[in-house]
Amino acid sequence: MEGILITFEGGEGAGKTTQAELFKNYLTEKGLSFFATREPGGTDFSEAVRALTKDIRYSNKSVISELMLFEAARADIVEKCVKPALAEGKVVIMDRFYDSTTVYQSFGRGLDRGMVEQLNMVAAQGLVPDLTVYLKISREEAFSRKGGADKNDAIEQSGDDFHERIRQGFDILAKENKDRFLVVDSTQSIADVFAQITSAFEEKYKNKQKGK
Ligand code: Z5A
Repeated sequence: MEGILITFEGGEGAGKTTQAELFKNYLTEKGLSFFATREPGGTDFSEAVRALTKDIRYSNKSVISELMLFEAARADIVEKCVKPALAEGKVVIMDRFYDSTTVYQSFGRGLDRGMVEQLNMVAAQGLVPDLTVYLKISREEAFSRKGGADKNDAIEQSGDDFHERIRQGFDILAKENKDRFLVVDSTQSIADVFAQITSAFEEKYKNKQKGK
């Protein structure tokens, strides 16, 4: 069986990393082999690009440059790790994927959506997630968890209007892609959020085994 791709999406502090970590433990307990990564990141090159995207010294870089950085990081991890892991039948867990690019660089920064989505497909080599977990939370609530925006992070410092467009952008993508999006109210307890994720995964996994 071809592997299964599950992505975690949402604004900052929504709980993506927390849930992705729990999900890894769950897969280990179930005896399913997996590959997990974050985006941008996961290879030496993509981690170096990640540092560039966050570096406050370059916060005035052009928006197209920012887009290209995310796509460059993606192209590397997809080619070297994600595609091979899926071909080996593994579960692939991604803490952010191209829905973040559509939302942050198009809805957030204002780049043409068609152009962004075309580049997403090039960098992702046409992959489409089987399941996208969208952890939904207000910016205020997320910041109260995290203790505010990181002063040294170029994207976190992009302002309230930008982050409101991010929230709206994820809502729009969720409505447009109901077949793969699971929207979870991330103000619930960590355990309650996790239970909804594993239930959706088990359903997807069963269908994949049946070849659906
Ligand atoms: N970006 C982009 O612009 N374009 C792209 O194409 C891609 C990314 C791929 C990556 O940042 C940045 O790059 C991101 C988008 C942009 N920028 N922003 N802004 P990142 O990966 O460093 O940061 P993040 O994705 O925003 O993640 P985060 O801040 O690490 O948040 P998180 O992973 O969603 O949350 P967490 O670390 O799991 O949880 C935050 C805290 O809340 C922590 O203390 C938890 O213990 C707590 N928590 C989690 N869940 C709960 C619940 N349910 N209840 C109570 N407390 C909880």
